[in-house]
Amino acid sequence: MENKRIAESELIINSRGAVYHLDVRPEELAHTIITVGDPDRVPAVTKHFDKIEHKSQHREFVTHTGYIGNKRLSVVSTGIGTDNIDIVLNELDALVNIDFQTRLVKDQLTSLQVIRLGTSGALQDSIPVDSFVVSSHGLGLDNLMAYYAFENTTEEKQLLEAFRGQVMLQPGGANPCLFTAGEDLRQRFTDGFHTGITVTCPGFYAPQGRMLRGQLSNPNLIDNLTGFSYEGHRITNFEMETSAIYGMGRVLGHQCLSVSAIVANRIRQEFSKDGGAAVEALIQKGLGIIATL
Ligand code: R1P
Ligand code: URA
Repeated sequence: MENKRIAESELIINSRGAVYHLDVRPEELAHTIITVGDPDRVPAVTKHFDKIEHKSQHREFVTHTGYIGNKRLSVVSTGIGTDNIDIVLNELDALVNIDFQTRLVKDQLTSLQVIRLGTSGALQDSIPVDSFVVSSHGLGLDNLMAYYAFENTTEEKQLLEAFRGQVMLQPGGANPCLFTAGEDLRQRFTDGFHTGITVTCPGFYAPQGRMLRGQLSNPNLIDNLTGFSYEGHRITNFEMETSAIYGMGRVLGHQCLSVSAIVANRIRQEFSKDGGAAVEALIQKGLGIIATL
């Protein structure tokens, strides 16, 4: 593809020389990045750092960059949902792979490590609240990835075909997409983690089978997802970002992993007595691994 200068309307750089939504400059970003949904979770992660060299905030996007020992890390909050992941992953990629002076894609591309430390609801009785899940795959029921061209692997195509055959989605609903975790990262997160397919939803209530008032268009969603099985793969949990992180990682060439603290169990109908403690435990366990990547 021709390396054309990217116009001011497409890659927006502010007066500080920083990318539009994140308000981060290229030199302010590490190449190993932890994403969290909640902006308040950024300082909850970086309080464990030995040194913080950069802090910025614009809208819901808080960024801290610093060190644990010699390992340079950035922590970025994404807010909620796959629409925000579209913004965050494109801007993180631009910060390393586009020259902000010439507005040209660099000759040498950088592959980032992106690790989500989030919260989630379990879809299996055997995955209790306060436990941790690593997403082997992200299965999107939103429509973000329909806007991008990408290739699925043979295994991903088989899993998607099995999903379409077993899980009845509401008429006019999403065209599901599925992407695999970064294998090198996943292999580092094994001891003390459940592993399975994570379903990413375009909402917290009806899109995750929750109804406070009103009626669900698809009352069988949870049962269908819990019962899904294909060659040893099962669906472990629901949340709102993973498939988009994995999908954008595929499109842009980054290594991605999503790890969740289970705060709700939808089968047992339980919620964590102390979700904050579960997230803190995930942060400590996650940082122990991430600092050695
Ligand atoms: C919903 O409460 C939010 O929590 C989960 C979902 O993915 C969604 O963003 O993750 P975070 O706790 O990381 O935000
Ligand atoms: N986040 C979600 O998206 N769903 C849950 O049930 C819990 C956390």
